[in-house]
Amino acid sequence: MTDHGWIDEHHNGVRYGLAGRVITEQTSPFQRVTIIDSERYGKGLLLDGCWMTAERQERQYHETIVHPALCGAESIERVLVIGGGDGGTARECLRHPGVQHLDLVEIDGLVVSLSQEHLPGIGGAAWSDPRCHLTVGDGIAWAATAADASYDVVIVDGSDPAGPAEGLFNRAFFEHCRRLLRPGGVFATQSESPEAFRQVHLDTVRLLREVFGHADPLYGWVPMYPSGWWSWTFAAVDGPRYRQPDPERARAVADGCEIWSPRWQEGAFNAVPAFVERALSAASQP
Ligand code: SPD
Repeated sequence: MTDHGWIDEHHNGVRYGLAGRVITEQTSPFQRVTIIDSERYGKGLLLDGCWMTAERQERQYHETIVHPALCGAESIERVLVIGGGDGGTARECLRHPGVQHLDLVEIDGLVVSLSQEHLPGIGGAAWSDPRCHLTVGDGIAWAATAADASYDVVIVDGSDPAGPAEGLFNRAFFEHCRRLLRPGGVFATQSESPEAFRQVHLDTVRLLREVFGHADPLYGWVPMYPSGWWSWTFAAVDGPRYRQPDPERARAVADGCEIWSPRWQEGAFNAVPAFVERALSAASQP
């Protein structure tokens, strides 16, 4: 990567790039952390050369991973966010006045410090909100040791399943996340691209259905990610409650959203590509 010109993520023989310059690139014990400035989307973050977020393209991702869960859970007093060190997911959660305590557990302190320094608008008010409790530590260990039924919502905002995020996609981790949920709770995770990460996407949805009983992918776009076509999957034990937003909670946040609304969410849950529907229904046959 040069310090000015095209900044690209390479994936399966395709480059996904922005014109811009590298502001800083540092290596933590976990990964290479790069902050860039781009003409099109402003300042942004890459981890190990993969796009994570950018100032003028983050709302699609953060509104989408948060509001179906926060509007669908029975209660939202206690929220756990694993990953999400740029602060965007915490920021959207904390727009819900019903959230009283949010644990943000990010493994890489360098992601937090560089995001706070260069991308302060992404975490926004979350960084100074007294309800937000940041721990720099391993989210997988946190999930394994936290008490049963200690959260209303668990959100996994990790990167792709390689390096530090690899353990965020397996059965043992998902079983702990289910154990952490109170009755009426909702789990959410980014579940990769149905095009660029087809097998990971299908395996993730299938596994979540097995572990929780109910899980549904929702489809949207993050233009700088591989293929631009992305998914988030929501899961719950007592039924697909994440599909029915509580009207009062939705009203409290919808006017401040750029992408998310109850209507958009309904369409996005229904935008299941035919090949995914076939693959998932084949998986559920005895
Ligand atoms: N391929 C990129 C997957 C990244 C998911 N996490 C993004 C972090 C935004 N808070």
